[in-house]
Amino acid sequence: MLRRILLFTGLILSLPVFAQEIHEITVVGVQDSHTVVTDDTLVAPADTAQMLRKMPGANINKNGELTGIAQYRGMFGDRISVAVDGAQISGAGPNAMDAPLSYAPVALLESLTINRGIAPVSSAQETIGGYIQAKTYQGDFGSGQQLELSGRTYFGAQSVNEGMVASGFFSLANRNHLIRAFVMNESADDLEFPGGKILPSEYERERFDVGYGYRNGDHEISFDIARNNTGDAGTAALPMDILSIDSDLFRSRYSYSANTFNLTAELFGSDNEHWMTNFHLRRPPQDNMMSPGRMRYRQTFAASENLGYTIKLEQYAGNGSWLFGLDGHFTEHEAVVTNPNAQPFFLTNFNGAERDVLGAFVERSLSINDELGLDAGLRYNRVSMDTGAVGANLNPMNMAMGMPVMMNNMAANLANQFNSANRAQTDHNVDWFARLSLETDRDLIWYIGAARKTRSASYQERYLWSPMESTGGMADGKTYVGKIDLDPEVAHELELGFDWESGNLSLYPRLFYRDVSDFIQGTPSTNMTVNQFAMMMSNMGMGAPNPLQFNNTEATFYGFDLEAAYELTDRLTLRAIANMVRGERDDITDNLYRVSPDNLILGLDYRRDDWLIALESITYADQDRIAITNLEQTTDGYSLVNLSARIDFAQGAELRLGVENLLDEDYFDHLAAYNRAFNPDIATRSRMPGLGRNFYGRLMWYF
Ligand SMILES: [Cu+2]
Repeated sequence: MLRRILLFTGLILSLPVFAQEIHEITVVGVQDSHTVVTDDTLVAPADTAQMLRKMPGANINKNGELTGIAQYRGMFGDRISVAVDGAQISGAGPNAMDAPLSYAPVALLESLTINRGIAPVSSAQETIGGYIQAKTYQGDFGSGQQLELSGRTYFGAQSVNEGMVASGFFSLANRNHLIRAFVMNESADDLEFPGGKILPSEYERERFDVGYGYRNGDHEISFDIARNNTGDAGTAALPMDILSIDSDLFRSRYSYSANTFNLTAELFGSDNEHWMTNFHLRRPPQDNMMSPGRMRYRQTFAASENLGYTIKLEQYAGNGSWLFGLDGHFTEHEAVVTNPNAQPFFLTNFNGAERDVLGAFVERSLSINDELGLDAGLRYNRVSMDTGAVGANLNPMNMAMGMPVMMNNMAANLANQFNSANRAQTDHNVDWFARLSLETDRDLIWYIGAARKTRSASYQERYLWSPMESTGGMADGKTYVGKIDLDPEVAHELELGFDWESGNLSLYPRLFYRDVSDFIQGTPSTNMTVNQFAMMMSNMGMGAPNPLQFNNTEATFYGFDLEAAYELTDRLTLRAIANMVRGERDDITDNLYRVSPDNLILGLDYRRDDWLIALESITYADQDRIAITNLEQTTDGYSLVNLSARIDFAQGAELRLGVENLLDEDYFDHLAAYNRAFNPDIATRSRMPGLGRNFYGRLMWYF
């Protein structure tokens, strides 16, 4: 028995502990991705997006505990392509309350990978800002005829919000069949920070997955369905909180690996329904001079549908490979705002907003000689969009005169402008990339990459017709209107770096420069009706005056990121991640909104046979480079200390314990936006506080 335990422990330890890299070497390749394997990395939060904070170049725009929007090298939201098990998910929430990574809860996540720098055009359709891949637990086929049960249970708890998670993954498999199932339940109370509580920030979520895989020879096929139910979840940085997000997800994958080629086909879809309100979790609107509070109760029903496919054929050539592919992603969004206290009140936020992307690409991976490798590719995307007519009734009591009548007339005026416009739009977008890697000696590989990447406007950027905050989670407190005929953004990008692995040291620095023409950004609205409407709403206690309109502008992003590790001894490793990014407008003198401050993570890991301890410092610089256009506020720098430990105490069982913000530092996360709910401890529209000291634990049992 003891021998078996020792053998097992040995096996565990031979895996890269806190492994952060998977080398994806094709030809003479450089490390072009960074992977965090959940099993090897201690994570406290429920939201997978929070793991991005520890990945080079990446960060998170956090609008709630389950509402994390991915940021990479200064770009975020729809500019970052996120795949969950190969599926693209455009969430139901027009403010990205269900951002794509919320569909891969941490308890189900096997790994999270970011592409460092320029993403190949094959990775996804629109990759202007980067590409992130979440993989959930799938289980493995067995080796024999006999069906065998295996799996993992996972329990977690944390002190900062009394959060709890319980989950189980089960698989029944032999060499041909694999049946898998997952169940999870998690919930938390409101968060604590050194000066009080963040109201509301509680959450509850359930998840159920069932899947089947069949493998025979070189063929493999799988089908998976999942249900993701989020219940009450506070998003104090947004105008409303989550009442429900009920999603049904589907995915299927077929692959055939032959001697000379590899064929994969994927089909995915999702159906997402979402309710949010401004009264059920936060303090509801109060009576004021201009209007009774009950007339400002708002609830929104929003829904999205996704359908997509990818077909890839990889053909091996003597000195590399060719890759040919076709893909499609079709989405449709609805959103209607109502008031439970005034039935006739409604406002169509989005009505059947469609966005269909059809793509085709070719890629070449080539060894030019023993030292020189080339990856290059070309993609074409056809993006076609359209939407239905909109309307509103802002005078539910049928008053004969006064504010509601004026507001209702203005809304009708805006709706007419929108409904009489030609709303169907089609863009033809061409992307390409080329990356060269040169091995100058055994320890050093130089890397240079260039790309052109495009992104067409989102449905919000085109079709938001009345000034509102439905902006994909900008959370800048500004109201926006869209512009139907926005041109696609075009980024030209250069990247330079090297991989140096010598003795105990590994070093992966990258420099990047990205010029974006027609960058889509809110600029002050010049539409008089829009401006008057926003002013009136603001006077009544809703939204803010001086709305922005999405427009084509010019922007530049540049910076530097670094990943490094140094093995001090067999047992002691020092690791570092450093990030620097600048985002600037070129058409006017301004910075871009919500760009991560410079930051540095230093970690020290000490390993023993059956335990491991890690000490980490996270330092953020001041952020003074703020977007005046978005009324952004500066933040001061800060330093946090985290401590964590892992103990393998029995066969297949692991306990992880940790504390985040050990010194209970008082700080503000620049990317966490502003308070929009009534909070006794936080002024309205002031920065959301960073979280206080958090003790957490995680118990996993593999069987
Ligand atoms: Cu929402």
